[in-house]
Amino acid sequence: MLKSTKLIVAGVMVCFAIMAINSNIVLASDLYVDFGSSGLFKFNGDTWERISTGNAEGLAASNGNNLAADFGTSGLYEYDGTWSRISTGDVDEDGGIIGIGPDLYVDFASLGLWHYDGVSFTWTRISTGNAQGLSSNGNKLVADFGTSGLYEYDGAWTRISSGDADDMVYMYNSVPKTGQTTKYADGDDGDLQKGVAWPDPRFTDNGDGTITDNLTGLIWLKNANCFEGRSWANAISDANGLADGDCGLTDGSSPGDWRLPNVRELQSLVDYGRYNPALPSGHPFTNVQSSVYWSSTTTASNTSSAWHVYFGAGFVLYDHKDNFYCYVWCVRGGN
Ligand SMILES: [Ca+2]
Ligand SMILES: [Ca+2]
Ligand SMILES: [Ca+2]
Ligand SMILES: [Ca+2]
Repeated sequence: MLKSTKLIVAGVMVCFAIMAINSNIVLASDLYVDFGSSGLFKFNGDTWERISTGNAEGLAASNGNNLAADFGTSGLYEYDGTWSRISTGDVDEDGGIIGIGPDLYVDFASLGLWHYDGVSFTWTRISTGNAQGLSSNGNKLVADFGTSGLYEYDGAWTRISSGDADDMVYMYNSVPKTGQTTKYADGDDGDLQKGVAWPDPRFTDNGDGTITDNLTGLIWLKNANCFEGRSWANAISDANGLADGDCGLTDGSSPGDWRLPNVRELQSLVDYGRYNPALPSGHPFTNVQSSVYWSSTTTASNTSSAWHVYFGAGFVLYDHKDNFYCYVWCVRGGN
């Protein structure tokens, strides 16, 4: 084990120095870091644990929350608290390993590109080609086959570009924790507290009438009651018309920059450990109503209605777009 902060700092510096051949990745809420000859470490945000003395040649997230590690001629291993060797092959770092759902896709250079089924634990060669890079696109594999082009694989191959990629990255979001920390039964949410941890601080007050949610990256209007109760159509038009100079805004925004949040965006603010309002402790918003707020999402089963979030308790319901009035909480940004 590393015994002092100094050594850990030295380890980090070593890691950066040889970043080209080492990798560090986030999976679940843990960080796994290859510190070269110092070994492979797991960091849970608080403490470091050395899980191998080996010097990995590549790492990937496997099976959602397992680690896959290329230990060169020693083989390919999975770690879920204990190590198991899943192949004697040496992964080609020019391509590497990627985990998609329960499965792994592994570049074994001239031996081809292989699929490891994380449910049946079986290997299948899916291409004789030697990939230059692997990524995912949702639950599809993406492989860079150099001048042959860029291909997607979901059981069959599709060329999605004739270009030769230098690099690629897939952006994704994971499900966050609910905020509930009190346990009411074994195996309940407060007991397990599953999900991605919230950043600390959760919110940043930008000092211009806007608040950034550091969990989602969304920018919210600090004033959570700028328009009073509105019909759904008015809520949308009010949000779209919002601009610098309104509602305490000095953010330089123009009409069209702001919008009504969709139901998932709106619900992402809820802290299910709290009520009246069901918002994270210490939130910086003003004029929050422990009442209903419109989302921009229409109710598919009843399209004269739209979904709203009740911030007294956190639940989501729907009501008629014209005959029901809700508060308006504007958002900007988002993917
Ligand atoms: Ca290494
Ligand atoms: Ca290797
Ligand atoms: Ca390769
Ligand atoms: Ca390439």
